[in-house]
Amino acid sequence: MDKKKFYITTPIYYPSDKLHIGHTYCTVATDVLARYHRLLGEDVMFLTGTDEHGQKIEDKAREAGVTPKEFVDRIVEGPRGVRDLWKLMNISNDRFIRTTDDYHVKSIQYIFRRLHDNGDIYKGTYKGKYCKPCESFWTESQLKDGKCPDCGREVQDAEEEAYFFRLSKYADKIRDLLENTDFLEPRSRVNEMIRNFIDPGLEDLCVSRTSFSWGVPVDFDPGHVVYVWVDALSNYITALGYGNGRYDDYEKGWWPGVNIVGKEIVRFHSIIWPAMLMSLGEPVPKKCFGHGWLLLDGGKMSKSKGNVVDPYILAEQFGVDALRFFLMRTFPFGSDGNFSNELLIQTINTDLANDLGNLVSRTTAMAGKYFGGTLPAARRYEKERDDELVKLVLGLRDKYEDAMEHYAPHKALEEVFKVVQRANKYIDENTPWTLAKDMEQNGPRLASVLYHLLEATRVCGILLTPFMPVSMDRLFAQIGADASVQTWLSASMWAALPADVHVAKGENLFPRVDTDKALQELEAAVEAAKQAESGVELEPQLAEAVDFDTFCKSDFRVVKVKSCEAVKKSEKLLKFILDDGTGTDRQILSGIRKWYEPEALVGKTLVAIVNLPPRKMMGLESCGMLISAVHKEKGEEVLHLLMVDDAIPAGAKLC
Ligand code: ME8
Repeated sequence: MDKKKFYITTPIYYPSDKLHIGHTYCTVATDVLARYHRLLGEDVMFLTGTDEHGQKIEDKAREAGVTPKEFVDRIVEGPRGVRDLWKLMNISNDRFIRTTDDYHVKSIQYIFRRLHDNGDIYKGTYKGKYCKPCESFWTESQLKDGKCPDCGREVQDAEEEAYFFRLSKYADKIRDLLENTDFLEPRSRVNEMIRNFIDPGLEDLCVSRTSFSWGVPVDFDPGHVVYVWVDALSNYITALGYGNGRYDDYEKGWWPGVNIVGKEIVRFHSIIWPAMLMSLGEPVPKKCFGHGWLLLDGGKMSKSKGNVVDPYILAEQFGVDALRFFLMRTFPFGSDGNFSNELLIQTINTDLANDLGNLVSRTTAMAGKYFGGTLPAARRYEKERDDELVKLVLGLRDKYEDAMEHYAPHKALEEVFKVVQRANKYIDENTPWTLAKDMEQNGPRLASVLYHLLEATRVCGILLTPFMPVSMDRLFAQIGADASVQTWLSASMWAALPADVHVAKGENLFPRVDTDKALQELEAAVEAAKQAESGVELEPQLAEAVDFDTFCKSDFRVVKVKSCEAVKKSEKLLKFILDDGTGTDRQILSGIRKWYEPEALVGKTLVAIVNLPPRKMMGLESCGMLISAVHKEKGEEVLHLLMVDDAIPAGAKLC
């Protein structure tokens, strides 16, 4: 019989900066769920990846003086990049998609065309607000105090020719999906979506842009690139081969899957994504689970706020499994949680070193000391002393399963640790060291006590495997549990270990952490990482070679600044009126306000490329681009407009 298929995904990460502990939280949780389903014996496909298009990446690459692809390549594939982080964190993804992968790009063009051909995408003019960091469009009424409702930052006016997706057409179906099925969890997110988006009325969604080029081009209208969220959301099916020939897993029944996402992107996953799928005539996801945020000092971590926690530093200091465990044990998965180093150390010391570590080391040490490591077959079971522990162990798998099926890994761990704590208490109740004083009389009882402890440890070990795979392998080796007694089935069985089990005390699984020392070391590691980062600048890269004819097509001209002023409501833009020698004024907008006072530039002789297609910024047309030189000083970007001899007349061609 074919195994049951289970397809689970993380969001694809935006590689504008290195990933932090919040991203790690989301991926570890999804990994734990994927491993749990493998433990159940299901055929699991686990997808993660990176979402690499959009204006933010284009801008960041320009600032760094590299191409957008070079920029994302470094963060995704480079040292301590996204791939390295998932390897370090022992993430067991089966597939990794990058939205710049050719097969994905091809699928996006196919999907866009299909949505267009079936009448759900039409052309119009977009006027609204755009939050650049979030890559999100908002209507005026959705803003919070005039700012982005997700991140609280300034939004920009946006107006351009654009394609729209008929999201409004799907409003009733989406309401039904949210209200009458358990598609979206936790339930509180359903209420948020209905109140904030469905009740006020769904508006059609702008799904293409013309003012930047780093995206998937609309193949039937090349000035447009596909809106980054349409591009990104589709990854869940393009990675299975939808619309491309790279894979054929879509047809093989892997879809629909489970989308695990953070709460701020639930809107995209529970409204826009199902509507797109409905329009394509494809099934909606089985589940969308919106987890909470890890907060630092009560606020969301973000690189721009400078309050991110580096998962590399934590994993190197405390161990990967301890970090994975902490993330899942401490924060209820659907809610926000406050991260702190102190909490991390406390969790390691209490649960792992004291409770689980001690249980394993005491049990294996006693088996070694009293029986040379191999338990004798003669046993004395004492019902009134043993039954409670046995019952608890035998009931554990069901409780754990119930929690995991409800996307509550924290609850599953709570149940496991009830058993770990009960087992430690059982040691104190049965005082093996007293029994050992009279081995002739009490040897069989002592063997029975130790066997009970080993069995309790084994079952807990199985259920902890998705959370701490490497440490549980070591635990199984110490308690003499071979692969046949590490299975899901055997987690509901008592006495699966052989009667004459051989135990081998090994190294402490989870050493106790000295809080003060660890905090000092962490501080030093964070400082060292900062120093290293400020010293590292992106190596200057020479651009891809272009042939001479292509180069000659660029029309560089000397221009004279007739007037220059700041563009209203823009923090970056200056508006130039230029004499380009043609007798007609040329208007160019340039994002250089940070470096120049507009008045100081009037009368200057500059260089511009004049044959770029006009583009609109903040509702104003810009015809060309001024040429500048950019470099970095102490990690800060510095820009110089290229100024040439005033004796050169306007319109002179550079060649
Ligand atoms: O949203 N705590 O990418 P992203 C918990 N590219 N989770 C956090 C977090 C925190 N402090 N910070 C971030 C994107 N996350 C899009 C996804 S999917 C088609 C496209 C989570 O790199 C966040 O909630 O900004 C999101 O689920 C994930 O990290 C990726 O965030």
